Amino acid sequence: MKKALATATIAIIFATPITGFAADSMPGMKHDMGDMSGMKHETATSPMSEGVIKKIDKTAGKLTLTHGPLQNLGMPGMTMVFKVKDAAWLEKLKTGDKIRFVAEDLNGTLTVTSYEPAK
Ligand SMILES: [Cu+2]
Repeated sequence: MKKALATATIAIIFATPITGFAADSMPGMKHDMGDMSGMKHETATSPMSEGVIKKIDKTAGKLTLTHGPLQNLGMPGMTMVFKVKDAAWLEKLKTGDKIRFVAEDLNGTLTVTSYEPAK
């Protein structure tokens, strides 16, 4: 996270003279960079949370994730099992992968309904 913050700061410093309206643009810049590097910024516009894959169960169509806070579910960060909406996703994922994902409560089953790779 420290590295990401430093990168964001450098980007802001770099961008300021170009844009020329520093006072207005700075919070926006910070926000965008925060979304890109994940986790730190919880915003209404970005419901995705960060997770690290701990275990994959292709047979059951489930994975174990250590995840950050899930705003839409009112859940703090923890390690837990999720079902995935599309079991084919599990073919592309592997233990140790970092993802950004959205989890929803589908009829009482916490399910990863979308994801993207995170760095
Ligand atoms: Cu959880």
